[in-house]
Amino acid sequence: MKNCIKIKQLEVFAYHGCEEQEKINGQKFYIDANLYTDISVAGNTDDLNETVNYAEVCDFINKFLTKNRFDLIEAAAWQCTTELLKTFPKIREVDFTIYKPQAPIPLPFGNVAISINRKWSKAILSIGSNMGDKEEHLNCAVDSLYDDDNCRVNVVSNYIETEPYGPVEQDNFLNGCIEIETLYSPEELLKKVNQIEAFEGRTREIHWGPRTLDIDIVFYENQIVDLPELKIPHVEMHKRIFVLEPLKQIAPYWTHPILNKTVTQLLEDLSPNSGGCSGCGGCPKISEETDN
Ligand code: PH2
Ligand code: MG
Ligand code: MG
Repeated sequence: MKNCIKIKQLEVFAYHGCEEQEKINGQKFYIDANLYTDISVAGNTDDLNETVNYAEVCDFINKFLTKNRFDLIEAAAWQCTTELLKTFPKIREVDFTIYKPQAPIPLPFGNVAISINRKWSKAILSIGSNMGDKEEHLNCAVDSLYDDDNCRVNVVSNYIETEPYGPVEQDNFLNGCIEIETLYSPEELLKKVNQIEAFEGRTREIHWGPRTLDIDIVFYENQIVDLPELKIPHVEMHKRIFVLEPLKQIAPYWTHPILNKTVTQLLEDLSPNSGGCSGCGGCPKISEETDN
């Protein structure tokens, strides 16, 4: 079992519900929460500052659920955990259940509840620019993520100058990789990075053509996402030295969930004497698969 702090049956009197009477009279809600955090330091030092104070968490949940009024306990649970994860940085992940035993159900029932799990998910982004002030565009990508309270920037690689890969003749790129933690889902993260690209003046005239700023989601935890507009892992990442080289600096052991190889191994596979694609730009193995 993973180490966690457990809160059981915290009672909160609040006003959530779709019906008028529920908003007027209020009712009791009960909360169970598992707070995943590193217990070992506090375990060794016996120091409250090294852990999450459960009394503060209970107070936070009570205040959040009483000062806000939601129609749905889904929204109450979702938004309460979002704020909880932002407010208590030591909590990496939370299981949260909100019970509504006096819900207006005209039948005998024991209880009704919503249970959710939320966490800071690790993701890798690849950034690239080959127009204008390239370094400035990459820095803007990093800063925009810093400024978003649904994201935390863990590490940024060095930026490296790379020759254009692919069929279009164009200026050299500046490329880098970023490791973030985020409360966004993969689709929400895609929307966010598209907004940042648009803000930096990115247009999409030529497929694979010059760009002020390109931000691609390379990995999202070890998830595989196969949607028309979003493929994770990025379908081309294992063929691209300009992704793998900066990525090796910050996440050498991250393992590709389909190819089951680490970033270091994928980069080795691309070296000229391994027989793989060298990412030189003239390589016939380059496919024109989905690339956003
Ligand atoms: N991005 C592309 C196509 N080719 N080549 C380099 N060196 N760097 C890039 O970021 C890059 C590319 C499409 O996203
Ligand atoms: Mg790209
Ligand atoms: Mg892209």
